[in-house]
Amino acid sequence: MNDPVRLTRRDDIAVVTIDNPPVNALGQAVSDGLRRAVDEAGADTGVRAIVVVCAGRTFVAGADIGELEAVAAGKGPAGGPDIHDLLAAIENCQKPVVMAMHGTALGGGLELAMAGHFRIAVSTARMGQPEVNLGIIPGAEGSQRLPRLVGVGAAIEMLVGGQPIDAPQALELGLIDRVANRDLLEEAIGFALEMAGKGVLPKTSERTDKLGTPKSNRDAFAAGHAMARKMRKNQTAPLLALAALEAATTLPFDEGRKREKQLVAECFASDQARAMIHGFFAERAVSKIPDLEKVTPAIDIQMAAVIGSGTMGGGISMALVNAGIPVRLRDNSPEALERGMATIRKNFQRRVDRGRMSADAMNERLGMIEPGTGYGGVEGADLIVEAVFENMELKKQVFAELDGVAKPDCVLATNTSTLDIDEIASATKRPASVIGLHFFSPAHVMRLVEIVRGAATGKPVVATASALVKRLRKVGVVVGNCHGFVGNRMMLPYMREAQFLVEEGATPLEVDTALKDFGMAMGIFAVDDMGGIDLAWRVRQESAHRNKPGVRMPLVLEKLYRMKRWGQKTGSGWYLYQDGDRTPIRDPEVESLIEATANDAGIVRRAIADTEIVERCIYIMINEAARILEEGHAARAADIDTVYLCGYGFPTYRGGPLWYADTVGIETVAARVQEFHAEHGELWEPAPLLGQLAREGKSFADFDRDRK
Ligand code: 3H9
Repeated sequence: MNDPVRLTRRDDIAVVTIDNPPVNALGQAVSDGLRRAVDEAGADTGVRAIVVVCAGRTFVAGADIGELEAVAAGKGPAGGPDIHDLLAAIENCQKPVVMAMHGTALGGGLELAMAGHFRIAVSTARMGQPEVNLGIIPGAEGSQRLPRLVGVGAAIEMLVGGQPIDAPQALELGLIDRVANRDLLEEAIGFALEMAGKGVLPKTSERTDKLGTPKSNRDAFAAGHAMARKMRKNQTAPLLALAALEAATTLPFDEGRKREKQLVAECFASDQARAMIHGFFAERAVSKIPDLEKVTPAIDIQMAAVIGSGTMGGGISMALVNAGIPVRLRDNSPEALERGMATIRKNFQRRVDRGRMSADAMNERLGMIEPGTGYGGVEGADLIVEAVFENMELKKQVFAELDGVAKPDCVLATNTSTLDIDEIASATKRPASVIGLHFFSPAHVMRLVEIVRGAATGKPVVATASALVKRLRKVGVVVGNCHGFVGNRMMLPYMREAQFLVEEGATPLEVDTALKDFGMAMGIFAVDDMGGIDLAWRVRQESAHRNKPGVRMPLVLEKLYRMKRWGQKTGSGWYLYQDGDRTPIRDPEVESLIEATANDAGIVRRAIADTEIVERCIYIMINEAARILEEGHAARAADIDTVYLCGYGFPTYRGGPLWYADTVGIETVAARVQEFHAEHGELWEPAPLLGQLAREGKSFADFDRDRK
């Protein structure tokens, strides 16, 4: 194996290069190599200063998360890898150490950089302490060094928010000393030469000028706690990060760093860190599609067409041009097209108004969308995404027409959320080119895309779709062609169970509150109101033929539909809404309607505990997910977790529904499913895989490992 750290000389400057693809993670081998290089350069009388730089696409993007995963699983030192000696050796080096950054200096990477005496970065570099996204806090003195460099308020934002900042911002805050405008290495060497022999070297650990006092920091910490409550509800890491920062402001550096270690150990001992690290790797595993050899060629998408300029078509067009892909947007109604373009303009303008995009960038992107009626111009597209109304006959007609105009190797994608891809593909003479790309609304914002593989979909088409979704900076999960695919297939029983719960005695608000306390981003009834009761009702009508006679059906949805209580859009649904406000308000009228409906149907009403609400809503999804897995409509349990983490607001700190099932224990979940089956009948029929795993004492994680 190549040494991941190289020591070379440029005259009297030592250049230490970290070369550990793909992201120069700071694993054991890198920290050992760095220590050797720094010691050697420090002892070399011919060396006047040291530059630390990285090969490849980025500066150190953090500790090796694979190593952290082992620690979280109890296999490693409780406080995680300890690089204190390395950082102390760098800081105590008698020669200036200049850290030269490009790409992303994150977590342990930024902690390494802060131990250097000086920092220079290219203008596009980004720096941050994103550890909270993994359920942990900085473990290599970041909580102690960062506030010393940028001040307490900025450090709180970076540690609790977990978002990186860019180089100009870092310069302004004092995190870096210079921005490199031409050549990073050359400028870093120049900087090192300038600083060599200049006397006392600045040590971050010795600074106290930005630490403030408990009194002056009071508001900043209060804001930090408010931020943690709002952005990271129920998560422990942000609170522990605040405690570590507080230690930085009240304890000497050495004691502060020891306190940080204790707090990191607390994080690693929690289920949250394991769940969030699982989420990190699960999200990256989805592009490794089991039967797709690495060599499967993907088509380079240079131009796309989108058919249908409604909400989905518009959002998909925005996502495509955001990734630099020109779009021909087509709609057969000139009025709809005009409305669609106006919405796209409005959405881009909102980003400009919020300072997230320049007016020039907006104009450039708008210029990349060529609206039109008819299919003229579509023949040049490498990809066509159909986003017309959710109706099989209409979709088949569109695909038959596209078959006549699209070029031979064009990928024909449908944005259907439930319809059968094979039936849509049957309208063409090239079913191998047809695939589902199920975007979520708003498509230019939501990260999840279900890549739906039909029976005939060709491997290069799957590879192309997967590469495209990555290019859109979204997460593409390959799923099978079953009703509702993965996400909505699990959502349907979830919604149904929630409706049974209100018929049996809970209120919509009680159900939603229990689910939100569990960590769901939104309550299920609020979701239903947002999506539209009319839509939910239509989906139910379309799948009515799947319902077995005699099996219990929820009773209230249809009544709301007939009362035109269609959710947010009509100002009332399961809840009431005030003009221009999306906050759900409890509605006694709906509660009476539910009660009367239940009484008429002879349903015995009772008080229902939050535990039962959560178990019934979440376990019914887990049971359905087990069925999806055993049918092969998802390749891995982790893929299903990714769908729910990226597209359905499942709490990241629970790792997704199946990781959560593992945390609870499959035996416990399976036993509850059995009980609910006995109590509520057929809809709770246990998935065979769930029973099998429980009998074998295995978890969903074991299932994934066995399949590898
Ligand atoms: C930390 O530092 C704790 C310290 O305080 C404690 C110190 C003691 N380790 O995302 P991509 C892999 S916590 C191991 O597709 P991009 C990733 O799995 C860490 N592997 O690329 C993938 O592998 P594969 C704080 C890592 O260009 C490949 O690299 N740092 C790590 O879209 C490409 O990843 C973070 O949380 C890692 N640290 O985005 C940063 N990072 O190809 C986490 C990536 O086999 N990383 N990999 O699937 C990121 O945010 C993004 O990867 C990054 C690049 C922005 C760097």
